Amino acid sequence: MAKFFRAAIMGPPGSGKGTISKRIAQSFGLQYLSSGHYLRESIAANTEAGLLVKSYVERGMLVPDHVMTRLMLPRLEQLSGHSWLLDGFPRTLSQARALNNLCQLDLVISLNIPYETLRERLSDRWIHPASGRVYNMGFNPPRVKGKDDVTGEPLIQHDDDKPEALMARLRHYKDVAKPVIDLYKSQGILHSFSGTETDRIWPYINSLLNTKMHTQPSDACQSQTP
Ligand code: G5P
Ligand code: MG
Repeated sequence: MAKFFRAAIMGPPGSGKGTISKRIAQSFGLQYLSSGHYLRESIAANTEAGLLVKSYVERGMLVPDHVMTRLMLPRLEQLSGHSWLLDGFPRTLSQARALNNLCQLDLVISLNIPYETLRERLSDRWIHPASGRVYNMGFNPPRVKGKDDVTGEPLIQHDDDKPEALMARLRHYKDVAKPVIDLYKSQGILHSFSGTETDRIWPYINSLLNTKMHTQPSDACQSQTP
């Protein structure tokens, strides 16, 4: 049977999951699936699922597990013949168990970034509410200050990205992520990275993947029985 490599990246909001995932996808040719991207896509398309998830995403709250698994697992089933990397999924123990029923991960990367660093990154975050497009005034600012690049509509800053609310969200992330991290630790596939700069963390992740991808590929994912 063909062998494929399956990985996931976890970390609090603003920890660099997206930035690192893109580097991994580019360097190692993995298919990249971001839960946040699919959520924003369904919001922008005004689908039924989009309307349902919009209020959660806008408030920085977790979308219910059954909605997330319905969004993500069919996409993974379609990729049963590929190596892939998940960004932002699974986020809860229930999601991790649902994923486990579909296929066994080879590697989980967990990013530990200090609160102060996350606060600095996220307090500069502005959002286009209709589409969920995210800007950062320091690193990826909009072309016109305060306006969405695509529609020209005004950007807003969520109350959730203000310091007090951010602290609560990060605490919530820790609580929810802990059992997921423990699960992957017990399976011997968890690798944690700490630091304040993505560029300093990246060489370690790069080197880990170089080793793992050539030694521990898994069987193709099993199709779920309905
Ligand atoms: P997302 O889309 O998964 P978040 O909030 O978890 O969103 P986000 O904002 O996408 O996380 P990230 O991907 O961890 O952050 O980080 P990033 O985008 O790479 O970097 C953040 C910023 O820091 C960027 O501007 C980047 O340029 C900058 N940066 C990166 N590295 C450095 C560095 O070294 N130095 C500096 N100075 N800057 C750097 O999820 C969105 C929402 O969808 C729902 C939830 O509501 C969630 O809030 N959701 C789910 N709900 C339930 N279950 C799931 N599985 C869900 N998945 C998504
Ligand atoms: Mg992201």
